[in-house]
Amino acid sequence: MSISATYQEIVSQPVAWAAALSAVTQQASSLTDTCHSAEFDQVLFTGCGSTYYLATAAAALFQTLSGQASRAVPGGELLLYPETTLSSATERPTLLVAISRSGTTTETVSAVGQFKAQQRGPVIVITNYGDSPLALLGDVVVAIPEGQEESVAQTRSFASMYVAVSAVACHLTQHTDALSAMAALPAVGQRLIATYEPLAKQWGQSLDLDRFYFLGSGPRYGLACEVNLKMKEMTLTHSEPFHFLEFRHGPMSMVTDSAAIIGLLSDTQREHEAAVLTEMAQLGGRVLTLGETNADIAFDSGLPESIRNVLYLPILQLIAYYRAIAKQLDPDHPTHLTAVVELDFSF
Ligand code: F1P
Repeated sequence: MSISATYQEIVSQPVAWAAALSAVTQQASSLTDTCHSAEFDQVLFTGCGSTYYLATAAAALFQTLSGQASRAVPGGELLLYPETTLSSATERPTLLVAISRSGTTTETVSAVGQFKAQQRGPVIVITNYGDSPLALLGDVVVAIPEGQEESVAQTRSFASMYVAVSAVACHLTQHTDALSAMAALPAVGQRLIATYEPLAKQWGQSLDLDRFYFLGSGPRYGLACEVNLKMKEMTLTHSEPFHFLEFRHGPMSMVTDSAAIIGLLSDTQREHEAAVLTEMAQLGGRVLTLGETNADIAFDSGLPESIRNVLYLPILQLIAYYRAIAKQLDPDHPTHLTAVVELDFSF
């Protein structure tokens, strides 16, 4: 049996992380020229599906680093309901960061075209295809062709764009030490994959688990949403993402001994996050923790918390991959899905 494209893409992704960092370095002066002077009303991140979840994670990180009001909005919502996102009460521009693996998703391309037609502000594009329609709309384009992949479900592409947007955030907010520290990420990623792939395989092959809950907060919530989507797309399993403390407000009623609760633990709020997991284990749930230290999957990176969130992705992607194989599904071709959604929009 040929080795799955998805598997190859997951285990090779640290190479694409390094390429992402190089791509941002190449655009450093353009980024500074485009964004240094303007006092923005807000910073908006947009994408669709996986890349909307990336936008969600990126907005939380950018506001954390900059103090600037930042938010994420799905491409389709920015296109259809711009008035719910863009203020008409200000003359100050909005910085829009548009994220797309393909650079051809109709909602994202159309929303950015509309944003530019209304002269709302500058656009940074982050994509794996530098010659795509979306890239042509960017004032600055960070392209990472090394993140391109055959599979429909985003893994290597997502992580490459997430590393890129994290590096852009560090650059624009002058967090130069954190940006420099990112150079260590690919080696840490390779070590994590080598160390924890057996654990991922064991969890993936545990078909007695019939539901997955991914808990993440702050800059990690968007990543919880993304790994949740991998579980859905690749394995057709009931799964949902939640902010840690939100899980007590109803969803915990779903916890049984066939429920997996996956915690993307932080350093800063570890006590409160771990308390939720302890309670869910007491209810019979099967808990798996990821974090810098004292976790089932421990990064031991020594890197600043702000720039190491990509480390949560590879092992959780591998769990979804191994579960798909155990369920005799094809992770390279998820049910009903295509790699890009292109609509016949008359806008
Ligand atoms: C986004 C997208 C997602 C979907 C899947 C494949 O495309 O189609 O909507 O969840 O992950 O990618 P893109 O705009 O990032 O190319």
